[in-house]
Amino acid sequence: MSRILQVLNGQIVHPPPIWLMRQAGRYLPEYRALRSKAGGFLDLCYDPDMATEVSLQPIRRFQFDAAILFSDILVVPHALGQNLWFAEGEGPRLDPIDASTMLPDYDRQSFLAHLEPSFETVRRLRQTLTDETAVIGFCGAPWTVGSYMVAGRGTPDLAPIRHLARNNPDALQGIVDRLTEASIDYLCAQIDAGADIVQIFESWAQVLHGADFDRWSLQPITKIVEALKAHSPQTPIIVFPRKAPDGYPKIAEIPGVAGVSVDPDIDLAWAAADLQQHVAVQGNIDPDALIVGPDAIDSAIEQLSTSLMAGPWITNLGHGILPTTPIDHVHHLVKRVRDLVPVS
Ligand code: 1CP
Repeated sequence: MSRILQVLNGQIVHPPPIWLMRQAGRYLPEYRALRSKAGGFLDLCYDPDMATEVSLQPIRRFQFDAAILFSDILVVPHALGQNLWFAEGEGPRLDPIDASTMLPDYDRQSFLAHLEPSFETVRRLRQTLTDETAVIGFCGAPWTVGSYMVAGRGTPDLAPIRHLARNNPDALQGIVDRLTEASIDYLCAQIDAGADIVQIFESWAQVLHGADFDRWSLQPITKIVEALKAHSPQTPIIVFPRKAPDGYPKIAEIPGVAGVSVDPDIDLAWAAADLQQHVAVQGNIDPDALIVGPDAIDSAIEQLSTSLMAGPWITNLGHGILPTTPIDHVHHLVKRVRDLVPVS
């Protein structure tokens, strides 16, 4: 069994496994080369040859313990029929939907047919990699994906979806329910294609508190976890409720969640005491530390290992790797983690 799967099964593994969120991407010259050959970002995602190659690039360079499917959380609304494009250097764009826009009926067959290139990519990754390297499938959580569907783009203050939640909660519930159902189908198909682990990215729940967090984030994620556990009880699920401090303990207590990915703001002593007793903790190096260099990386690993090494811990960043990250710094991080000695 790969080391990351051991950790997600609650074991303490030395040295801890490591992979990085957004480990495939623009900081790698081989990615930039293939991206410009492909034409557009979505062309890369929907071509199994290229998506497999891009997923493997960081494994070849750094021998990470896991490869993540190369795709994006926004292929789900695309497969549901919403127009999606990636403007060069500007991030994702969609034709926004609002309370007056009727969602078409859910056509599971055409939804899954649209995403077939990703399932083929997962199949090829699982065939190509040895058992040492796990394959991670993923989706965005309904609130996070919905925030892009409603606004038509990334919105740091989440104003459009917050306003919809307040002015027309029934309309938003329709969108969230549809995304919950589609995400279950999407992740089950990734697992059937060979994904060993799945991660749910809830990147934009920091504006949700109390009952709002429960309704729009906790409940849909819980439904997805329950359905995945019924479908494939042995596949571990990691959830990343980025910057949702009230949310972390609730997410860690969902039965069936094996790992929680923590952002750089999370206090490590708290994570060790309150989260690690329920789940494996994944994280949480600040992506900026990886840009700053060896001293910043060493001190981040020192703090992390002191706090988390006595429990199940997967080394990762607290958010995605940044495009200006020097490759040497990633090598330094991997070496530093692999040289960690067990706590006595
Ligand atoms: O080539 C390019 O310039 C495109 C950049 C890029 C990449 C490499 C985007 C656009 N998406 C991705 C890949 C991606 N996105 C992966 C797979 C690769 C890997 O991890 O190695 C994954 C898991 C994601 C997940 C994703 N996309 C999230 C959740 C995680 C997070 O970063 O919070 C979110 C919010 C997105 C939306 C998105 N897609 C792309 C960008 C630039 C964004 C963020 C836009 C914004 O800030 O609102």
